Amino acid sequence: MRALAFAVYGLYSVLLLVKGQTSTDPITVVAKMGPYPGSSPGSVVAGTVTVSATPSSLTLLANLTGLPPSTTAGIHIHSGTSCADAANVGGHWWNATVADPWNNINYTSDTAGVGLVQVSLTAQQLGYNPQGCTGHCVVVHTSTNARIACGVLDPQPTSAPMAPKATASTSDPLPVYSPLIIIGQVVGGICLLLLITAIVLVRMEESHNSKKFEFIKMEEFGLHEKTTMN
Ligand SMILES: [Cu+2]
Repeated sequence: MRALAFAVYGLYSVLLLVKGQTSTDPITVVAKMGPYPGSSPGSVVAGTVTVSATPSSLTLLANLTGLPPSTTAGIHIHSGTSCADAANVGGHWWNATVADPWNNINYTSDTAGVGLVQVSLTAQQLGYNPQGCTGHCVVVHTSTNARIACGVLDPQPTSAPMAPKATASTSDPLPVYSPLIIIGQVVGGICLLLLITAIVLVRMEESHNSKKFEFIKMEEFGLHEKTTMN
């Protein structure tokens, strides 16, 4: 009976491990880029920056227009969480215990000011869980390092204000359950029930055995009483 209990517990542990591994699914956050707060009205940078992140790495994909033509300059995630005020955008988003990974991250625009860039950074390079980038600002620079565009990495694209869908998804994103997670949870729940049943049965068996032992002892004692009376 004990062996069964341990087997069930072992199976349950394995399932929990499998469930844990599925939580490494990438998250996707999108920043709709606009003028940097307080920048000159000449800034016309537009487009989106999409970041896909797992606990081990992130990939940043920028699709921008209105950039300074034929330019190579910086594009980074910054520590701030709002583009409303230049004072709150902050510096690069990374853990200062490691070297700044953003210093060499650039876009290159064509003669029309269009730039496409895709870069990847690891958790080791950032010193953070890359999924923590959610809610932070993305900043686009000029070749002289001036800031010309800003956007916040939101869990939902802020573009396309399509009425019914947009209102239904303005709050936090709904949790996404993969079939594997659901199966894992159901099987895990059944295993937990089996485990509890096994423990209860073992306890009942033990208590039954001890009662049997007491009964035998009492019988012996009764016999002994009879013999001493005689
Ligand atoms: Cu920057």
